[in-house]
Amino acid sequence: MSKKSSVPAKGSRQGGRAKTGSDAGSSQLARRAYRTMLEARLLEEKLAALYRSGKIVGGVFLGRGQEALSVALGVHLRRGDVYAPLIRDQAGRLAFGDTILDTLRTYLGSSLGSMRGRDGNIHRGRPTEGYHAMISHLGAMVSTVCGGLIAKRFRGESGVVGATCIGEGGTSTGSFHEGMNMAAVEKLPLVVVVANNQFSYSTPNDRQFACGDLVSRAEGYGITGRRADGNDLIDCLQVIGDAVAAARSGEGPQLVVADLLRLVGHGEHDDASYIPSEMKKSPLGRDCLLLARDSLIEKGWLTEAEATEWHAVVEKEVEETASKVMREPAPDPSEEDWNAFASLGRNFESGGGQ
Ligand SMILES: Cc1ncc(C[n+]2csc(CCOP(=O)(O)OP(=O)(O)O)c2C)c(N)n1
Ligand SMILES: [Mg+2]
Repeated sequence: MSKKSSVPAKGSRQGGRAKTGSDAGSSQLARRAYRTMLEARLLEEKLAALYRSGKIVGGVFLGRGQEALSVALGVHLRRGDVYAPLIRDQAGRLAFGDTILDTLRTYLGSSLGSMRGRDGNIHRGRPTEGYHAMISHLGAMVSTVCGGLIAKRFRGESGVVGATCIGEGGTSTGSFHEGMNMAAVEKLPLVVVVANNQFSYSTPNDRQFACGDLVSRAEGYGITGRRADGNDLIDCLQVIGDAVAAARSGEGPQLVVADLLRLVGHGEHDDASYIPSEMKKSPLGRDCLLLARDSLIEKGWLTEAEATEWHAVVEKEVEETASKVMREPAPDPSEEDWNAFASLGRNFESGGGQ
């Protein structure tokens, strides 16, 4: 858990509210965000089941417990923005325009997916649409987003934002610092969201960094730092909405740090037994999906009946899509052209495919 900050972060949540302020806007945005969190959760539960039954080759890394933070970034981005999600960002990916169909096609190695069955799990993207395929080396996505933003600047595009998520462990890498520093010097419209889930695989925070609070790093870079409650969807929407709006309007890079806990292992091969049970039982270990549901119902933005219906509808969609994808063809090595990028730049709405 973050220690108390000794250095006040530059900027604050008081500075510039996002367009989530009005009740109508907030309820619509929150409903969309909750629905997307639900899709991510049920899709990932299916991915875990497919992995356990040997249908998925390679690793499966899930974002259970981190969906509120992840989705809050995805819903604030627009077509034309740059987005580089990391391993726990299924919710953000779906909010940005990725689909359940393309996710399943990638994990199951269907040749009809955006990666044409040539890469598994989270390394999928559509570079021509600003959706960067993940590089495993932690911190590297900060630089690729900076590159995308510099390219847009050269082309004279304005009003765009580039965003990425990273774990707190990834902030200890050289790439992270290089990317953040470059963004700060160039005053790029970059939003970096740090999901502080207290562990980098099994390494706890006190073996990762010695600073009191990761938000204080913003001061060192000369950029704005903000804090969000990673288990509270409404707070995540507000804080990240503010950060995206500030970056979009020319206020330079924004760092958002949120505390939370992943409610699964590092990957499905890991039982997370190194996470102390007191931490799991603490407020950090609460389930953001259930909290979001209760909070929306309490505000009158969602009814219990709707929540139950959405669950059934999404569960059916995931099941039917998985069955369909499992009947699709795998890539044929003799017909591959071996281009570096698998994306053919097709629209998300087309549902992927060739
Ligand atoms: C530079 C680098 N070092 C090590 C790894 C292997 N690795 C992948 S994920 C991970 C843990 C990352 O922890 P954190 O950044 O806190 O994200 P979390 O998994 O907790 O979401 C490690 C060590 C890597 N991908 N890149
Ligand atoms: Mg971590």
